[in-house]
Amino acid sequence: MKITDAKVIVTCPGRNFVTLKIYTNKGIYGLGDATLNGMEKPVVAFLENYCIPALIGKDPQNTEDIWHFFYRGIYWKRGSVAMTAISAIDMALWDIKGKVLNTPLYNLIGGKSRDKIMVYAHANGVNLDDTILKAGIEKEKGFRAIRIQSGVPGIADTYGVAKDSKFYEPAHKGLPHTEYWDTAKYLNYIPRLFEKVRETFGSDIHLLHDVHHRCTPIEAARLAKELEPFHLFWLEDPVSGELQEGLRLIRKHSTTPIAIGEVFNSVYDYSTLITEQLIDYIRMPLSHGGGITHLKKITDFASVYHINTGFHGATDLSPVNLAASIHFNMAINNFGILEFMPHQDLVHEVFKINYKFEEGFLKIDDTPGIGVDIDEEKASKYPYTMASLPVNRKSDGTMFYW
Ligand code: KDG
Ligand code: MG
Repeated sequence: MKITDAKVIVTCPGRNFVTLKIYTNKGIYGLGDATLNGMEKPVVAFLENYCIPALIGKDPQNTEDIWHFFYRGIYWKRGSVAMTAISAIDMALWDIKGKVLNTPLYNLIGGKSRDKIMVYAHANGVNLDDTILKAGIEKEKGFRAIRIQSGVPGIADTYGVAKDSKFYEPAHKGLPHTEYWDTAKYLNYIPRLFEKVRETFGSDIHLLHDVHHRCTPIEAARLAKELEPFHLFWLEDPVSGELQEGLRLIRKHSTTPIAIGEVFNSVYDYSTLITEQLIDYIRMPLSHGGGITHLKKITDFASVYHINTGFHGATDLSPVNLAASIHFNMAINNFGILEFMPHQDLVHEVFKINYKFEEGFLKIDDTPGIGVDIDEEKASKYPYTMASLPVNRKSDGTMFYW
């Protein structure tokens, strides 16, 4: 079997998505998600100028060798752009593998360990009362786990919280805009918020919170410690994970579970965190972390240390990635939870999906491969629109971490 061609489809049904489509001489094609929010075009350029020409003629069934060709074989390793491209290639090849063998992806990576995937919703409120209201709405929809984010008193823009209270979309049209941040105000407010949320909804619902890397290690340790009475499912990205050792400080002070890694792209971003058991959940998604081939190795490695998955699943990852993530998490033993923010209806005009939400869980059908298809005619109706994630400054103007 041979790869005969591949192309990159860029579409913007409400937001940008990049999809890699790989063709074979057997008339079978595979799809991979190559979307990197705000950096779509560099991934497209790498795929078109380097990866696709190198793929032509290769046997698509050799997923392991092709993965190493693009990872080990390339002198300039890693980085989000290259790893997103590699992820899309790997995902498309596993899609082809499933179609060739006429079986859903989960059967190729261990079969079913469960029938449905617990997912968490987002409740993003402009203030405390609005956040309680939003959490109530998600609970009514049947979610068993809810991520709680709120505008912070005294901070003009809180990342991920839309001022008009519409759907979540952190990327804004054009170049990056600036948001301003005040950690002291944030740290004073968040424990009060969770106290109120627990008081309102009781202990029978999983609560999560995303710090978006905005604390130093000692600030994060304080937050994790003060949130302990509210028994979070996890505290996400409490610090910038570049300094893996920073997570030691949090562990020393608190039993609040920690999730990290939606911006990671290699096992080497995780090695200290896993072997020293400094975290509890792997956030790195299939579409940025090297695809199924790499994540299977990382999650098996994490499993030895009793660390579970909690893959990134925001709406800037496409339905192809979401379906692949459901298959993947159906199969592995150490599944924890999956993030689920439903895409807008327009997205489902372009992508034909094979999963559905039911009472707090996602279920997927038995279509061979990943099971999602793209309607290219519809995709062509929505051209790429430049949009960027914001940058973050402290209130005195100092550039700050994400
Ligand atoms: O593109 C960036 C978003 O995907 C990210 O900000 C979402 O932090 C996020 C999350 O946990 O879903
Ligand atoms: Mg996050």
